Amino acid sequence: MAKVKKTRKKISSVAEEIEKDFEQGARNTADKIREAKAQIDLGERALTKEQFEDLIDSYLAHTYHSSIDNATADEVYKAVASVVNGQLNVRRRDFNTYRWTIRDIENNNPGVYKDNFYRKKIYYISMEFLMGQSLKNNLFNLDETELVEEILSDHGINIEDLYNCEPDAGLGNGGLGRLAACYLDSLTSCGYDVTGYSLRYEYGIFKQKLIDGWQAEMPDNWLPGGGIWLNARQEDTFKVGFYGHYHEYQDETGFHTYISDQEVVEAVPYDLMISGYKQKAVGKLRLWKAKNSEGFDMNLFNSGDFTSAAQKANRAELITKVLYPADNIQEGKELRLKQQYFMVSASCQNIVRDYVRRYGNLDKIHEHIAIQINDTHPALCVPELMRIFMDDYGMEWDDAWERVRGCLYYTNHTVLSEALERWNKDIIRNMLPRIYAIIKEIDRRFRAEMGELFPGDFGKINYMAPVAGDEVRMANLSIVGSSKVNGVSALHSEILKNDLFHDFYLAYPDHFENVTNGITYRRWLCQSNPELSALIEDCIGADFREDPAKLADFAGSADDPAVKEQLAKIKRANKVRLSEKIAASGGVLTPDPDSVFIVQAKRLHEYKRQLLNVLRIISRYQALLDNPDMDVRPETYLFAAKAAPSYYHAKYIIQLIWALGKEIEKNPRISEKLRVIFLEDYNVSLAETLMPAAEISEQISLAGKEASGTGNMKLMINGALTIGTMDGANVEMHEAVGEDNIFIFGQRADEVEANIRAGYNARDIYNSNEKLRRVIDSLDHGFNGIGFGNIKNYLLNSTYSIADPYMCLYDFDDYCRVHDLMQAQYEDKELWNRKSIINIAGSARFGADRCAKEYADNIWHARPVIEK
Ligand code: 26Q
Repeated sequence: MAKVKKTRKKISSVAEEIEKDFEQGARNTADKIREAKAQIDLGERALTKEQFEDLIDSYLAHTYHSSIDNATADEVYKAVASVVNGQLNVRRRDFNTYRWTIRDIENNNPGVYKDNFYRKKIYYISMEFLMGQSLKNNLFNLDETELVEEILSDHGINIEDLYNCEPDAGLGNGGLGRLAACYLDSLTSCGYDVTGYSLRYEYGIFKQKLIDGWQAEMPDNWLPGGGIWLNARQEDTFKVGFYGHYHEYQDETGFHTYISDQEVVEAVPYDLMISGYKQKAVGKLRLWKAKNSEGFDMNLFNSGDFTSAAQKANRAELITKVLYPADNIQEGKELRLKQQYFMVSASCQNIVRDYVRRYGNLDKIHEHIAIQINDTHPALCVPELMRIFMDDYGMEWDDAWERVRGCLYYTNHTVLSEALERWNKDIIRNMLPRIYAIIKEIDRRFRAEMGELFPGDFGKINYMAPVAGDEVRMANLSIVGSSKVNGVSALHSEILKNDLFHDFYLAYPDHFENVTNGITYRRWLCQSNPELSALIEDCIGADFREDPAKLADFAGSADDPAVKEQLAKIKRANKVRLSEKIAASGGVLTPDPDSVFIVQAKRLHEYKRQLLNVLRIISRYQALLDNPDMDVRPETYLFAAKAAPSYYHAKYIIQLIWALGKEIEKNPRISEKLRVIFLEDYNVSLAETLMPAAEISEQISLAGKEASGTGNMKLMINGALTIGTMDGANVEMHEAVGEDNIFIFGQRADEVEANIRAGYNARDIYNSNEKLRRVIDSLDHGFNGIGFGNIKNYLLNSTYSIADPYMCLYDFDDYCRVHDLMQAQYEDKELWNRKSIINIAGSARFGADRCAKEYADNIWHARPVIEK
């Protein structure tokens, strides 16, 4: 009952606010709000235990002719998931009524908010949403975990066994995709009206298997178990056109275009409901599936050409077959561009159609909606919205352009030049002729505008232009076609302004923002580490679950010996839990929970410098070989990383880690002091067990290269101490906890630049550093029977660019120095646990709820639909 009242209060506060803000017609407004309140049955939706159990039973009976006592765990998982999904759909309906009413009030009463902060509809468009599992998260958010636990335990079922039946929805590669998932959760939890758009990939990120240490990729067939959360909405299908012959002509009514012989593909939506934490707002992730628009070609079939008939259907459906597994590298394949346009076109058509349905025209669309594009992958939103506004709704160029720029916002996630998207213009012209014509016109007008600002400076203008040489540059197109561009950490945003996009910064200084990334700590702390959250709750109360800023109060317990002791116990239990999971998955080497757990878990990339970590471990190994009796704290190095399938160098590094681990395993005198474990198939679920068990977090990218990092935050919030460079969000972590509570080493970003300019020579370091030379020389002979001369060559000879391009050798000594310092401090348990508490408290600023508010306040100028 208390809950119902609280929610009612939320709604009344919205009504009161509108009444306060709005000077004329306030009565009318308040009446409408009351009407909305009457229609939305907030708080009355909670199911009783009996009702919930009946629904499970009915699903099992209808779907499997079974009952909870006879069904398999997988069947019960599907039954529970389907009941939860049903509840979310009902709540979505209620929320729809509410949000529409609120929005209608605004539309009919222009100026209702004096600051023009509307209750905007937020769209988040991303080629990736790395959602992981949903059941646990949804039960947690709906506050139904205990209820379901009780029902299941009445039938002798452990809820964890059900959770394990759910495959991860791995519709993303890494940081960028997981960030999108965290933002849907936080935006909904903060009461914003948010819809995500992406693709319903039949196969998500590949499953990784190591065969003799070499990465093999297996298909991730997630739909049989994960599809239970997808609600098909065939009736909302859109058509997307490709290829064809483009024609332009002029008549007495004006300029016209049309395309003949287009290949048309249908986009069928599948909706996944997003629950907010203890919220009545329900968000939505809409995933498009590609379908052949003409159905099955009976003519071809009847004429005996069955294969061609099937091929035609397959060609369309190939678009959403599989996620591209490359991360932080541009893959210029035609199918990838097709995927991007398919997602963009279906989503933009859907957004505009919905807007016009409710508002009748497009006059104020840019005041009422905000579309965030997650990196440049959806950059075709710029020309596609222009196309829709002009070709489908008859708008003039200038009116359309004002609206397109007003709706769009772009987040940049990388400064690596190999990751910046550029497409050959012939590919675009051939596949998307009308879109290409619009891009060319955007380019022409942009060049003219810049010509006024930077007269005669053709070099600069050419550098900034969306089209140059043979290429369309998606970052330039995104900046030109949007209202704001933001970086994802303070350092990264500065680099965008001062370096990568400096000329744009000169042209549009107000365009640039920073929103430092965050994580949904409800998943990464409350759900993954319930014991630690209980301890925090004992110390500071439960408010932190809804307001991450409150976590900062936990610092007040840093000197409480009982809390520190409890913290250490929890860490140990989590280490045991991880060890058991590794053992259960058939891992030969299982970590010893009394050793220190040192974790580097992230995509495998040269700039992230897993190799630096390995070089140092080899030096530890050599020291132990020299003196096996050395008195050291046992160390366990845990690596987890997927490499892009065609990224050979990355695959060799994985093999090196694996081989080193194997060789050490064969030597029991060493392996009781040093273990190297490569955890296969890193994914969201594995991260949920790994993060709480980590004690040392390796965040050692070459300064200036990691845009932000988010794994660093997940490890920090679970009490690990960071060894890291001044890169990405590490800089802000350092600021949050202070010098003494983080272990920083290596060159700073500006030093990197200067050292490269001065002509970095890795071989000089090799020649002058005996310890390092021995490590590098050992690569020739290698480990476990595998030689790694190729990696030695990469470090010393400039085969491709320069030797050791990410400067592992340069930072090696400082890295070793700080590691030694850190590990000495590990021995002082009081000190270590104090630092751990300060880190947990310091992670308060990395909650994604903070990011949701910053995007809303500083970028979209939007208010939540339901305010707390
Ligand atoms: C592009 C074109 C063709 C095929 C693939 C791609 C592609 C796919 C994924 C390019 C880049 C990505 C992923 C980038 C990524 O994950 N970046 C990370 O984003 C995080 C969230 O902001 C940051 O924390 C990381 O620092 C950044 O590396």
